[in-house]
Amino acid sequence: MITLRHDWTIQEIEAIYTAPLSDLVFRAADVHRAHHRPDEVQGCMLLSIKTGGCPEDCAYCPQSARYDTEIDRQDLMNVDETLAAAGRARDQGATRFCMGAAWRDVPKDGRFDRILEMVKGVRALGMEACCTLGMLTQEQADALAEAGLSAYNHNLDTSPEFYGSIITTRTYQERLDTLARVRRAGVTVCSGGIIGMGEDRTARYGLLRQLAVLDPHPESVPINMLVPVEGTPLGNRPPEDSLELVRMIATARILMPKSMVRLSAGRLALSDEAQALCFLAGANSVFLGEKLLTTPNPESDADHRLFEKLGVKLVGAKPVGAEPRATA
Ligand code: SAM
Ligand code: DTB
Ligand code: SF4
Repeated sequence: MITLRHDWTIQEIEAIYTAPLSDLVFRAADVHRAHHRPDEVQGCMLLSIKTGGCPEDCAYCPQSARYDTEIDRQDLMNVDETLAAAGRARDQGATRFCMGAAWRDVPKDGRFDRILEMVKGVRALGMEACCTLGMLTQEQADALAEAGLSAYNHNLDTSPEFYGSIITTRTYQERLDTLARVRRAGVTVCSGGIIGMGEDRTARYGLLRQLAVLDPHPESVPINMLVPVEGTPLGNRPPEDSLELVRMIATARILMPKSMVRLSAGRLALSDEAQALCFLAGANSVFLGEKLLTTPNPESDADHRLFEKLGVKLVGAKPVGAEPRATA
């Protein structure tokens, strides 16, 4: 049995990340099989419930009001429309519905009550409900927990050292504080980051260390590959090497054995073979559906063909605290 560690050093992480690829993937697959079924992948679906016009300056983000991007701004959706979309997501095999809002932090007005209704409605449909709404106060985190929220997504994005070159309008510590409030409220934590923003490997080790020293580890760790969007400061970034994504996923799997590791944004830029390597390296969750928040994602037919070819089943999330199921 592998014991969970929360004291990984940068040197240890570097040694894991830079091992020969076959050794790294073999080790990650071994850890993966000890804690999860290797033939199962969780499907999550995203909906942007409030789009664009965000005051933050995250250099990757098409929803920042500071950049000239082709985004149709949209105020907070109503509860009925949102729940209709959640029902369609369920019909397409999603077991987790994640609602995203382009906010710096959650407004303290009737819009928050609307969010609480959405969370209750998604749970009533029998799905896990996840939100990503920006920074939260403790009172808001507690109210979301009370409404039945399953998970809260708030990414650290990169290392503390590289963070300042990507975002200047809020601090790394503010992000950590929101994660701590979510944890205190009893909601599971979804936190990860992005590769391909011009960071070096050291920044990736730094991000992985920040996530892995959290105790408990985030239950879910989304690894995004930058989707360059025209008009954003990172709109002209060259595509990241997909094998770096494989290394990132494998290292996350080894450091955080029990967490769901989500192959998130960037799948459209990957071949079937690259995605297969990501699953072999321990990714066990993806976003389904033809759109992420504002950018495209693989078509459902293509995804179903891929899962069929790989012999992977789309399944529900593991109940929190569940014991790993033994593999044959
Ligand atoms: N405003 C909230 C926040 O920042 O926490 C929630 C929505 S925000 C769009 C959620 C996450 O999406 C970001 O933390 C970032 O990791 C990811 N993201 C945004 N734009 C992206 C892009 N162009 N490529 C890859 N990931 C992106
Ligand atoms: C996460 O880590 N990735 C998702 C989800 N959490 C909210 C968002 C990806 C967004 C990609 C850019 C877009 O579609 O706007
Ligand atoms: Fe706003 Fe979130 Fe985009 Fe940053 S990532 S600009 S906080 S919507």
